[in-house]
Amino acid sequence: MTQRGLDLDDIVERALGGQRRAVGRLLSVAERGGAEADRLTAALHGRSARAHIVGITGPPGSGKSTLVGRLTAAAAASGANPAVLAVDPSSPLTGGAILGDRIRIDRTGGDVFVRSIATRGHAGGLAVAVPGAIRVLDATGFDPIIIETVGVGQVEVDIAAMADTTVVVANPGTGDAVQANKAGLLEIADIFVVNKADLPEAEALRLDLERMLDLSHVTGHEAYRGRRAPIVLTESLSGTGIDELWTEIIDHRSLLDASNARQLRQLLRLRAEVEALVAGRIHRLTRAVFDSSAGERALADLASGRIDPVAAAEIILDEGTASLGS
Ligand SMILES: Nc1nc2c(ncn2[C@@H]2O[C@H](COP(=O)(O)OP(=O)(O)OP(=O)(O)O)[C@@H](O)[C@H]2O)c(=O)[nH]1
Ligand SMILES: [Mg+2]
Repeated sequence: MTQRGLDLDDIVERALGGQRRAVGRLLSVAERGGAEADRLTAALHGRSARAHIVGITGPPGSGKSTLVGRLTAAAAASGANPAVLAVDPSSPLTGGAILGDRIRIDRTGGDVFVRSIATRGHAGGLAVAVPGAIRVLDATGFDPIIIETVGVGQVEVDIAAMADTTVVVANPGTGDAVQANKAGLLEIADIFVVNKADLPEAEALRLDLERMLDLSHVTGHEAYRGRRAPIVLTESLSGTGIDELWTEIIDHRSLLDASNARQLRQLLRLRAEVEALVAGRIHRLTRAVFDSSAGERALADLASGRIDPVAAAEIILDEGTASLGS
């Protein structure tokens, strides 16, 4: 049973019936992870509507949230039912605690489902929490699902890689093109956005990005092979360029659908999720062995110098494997 006496099946039922509060509660379950999240995964199995997953990443303050607000408005205006998942892997301050209950956040005057996802306290971390949240939004009728991540680190690259279409945001006059290159974002970007194009040097940044893409021999996504990722100039404050970006996103989706690329990406997502689930289980098993008498013995032997860490690891592994079979 979850809070307020409703069981998971009831909440799933309500969420599938379109109740946004229920969707929010399912997202909390996915976010927390553990046994209830596992049950949720089972309950939603076979319910995927194959929503288009759009990843938006870029440095702090580059205008991602403003851009996403505009994009969701454009998507809604074209009849789509977008949802936004905001993921900040580095900050303990963001996440469910602050934004989690604010299911409808009015960022642009629209009525779009926006939810930020907490990264702390989930057994499998983002690698499990994000696919879980995507599964909830996909099953409950949101499309596209926009994942906004802050920063240009490895985690952001990993999250962006979960998307069908990855949009990398850069700003003029900041050295963002070089940064993006270093962070490996050129390889994962399906579309580049030069945001704050109202600032000077926007054109210079576009040329920099073009040059880097030409030089790096990036083949890009399979659907783009032989074609350079488009670069769109936007001004998120005024909305200039947003329609063009939305069109590029739709075009990319069509490209993926024309081949089996979107299915391939979905399979890669599932594989990464399963990998993280397995790793989480092994982690829990390891800790359980440490807490057992065999684990305590191994630790004592390690402390006294009777065995080395590798030997201790072998003992823990043997014990864990044995307990699986019992
Ligand atoms: N000049 C100009 N400023 C912009 C534009 N888009 C966004 N901004 C401003 O840039 C600042 C950051 O915008 P956000 O949308 O919060 O950027 P963000 O990338 O989501 O920021 P973090 O979530 O903190 O990483 C705000 O002050 C925006 O008003 C633009 O096109 N031109
Ligand atoms: Mg933001």
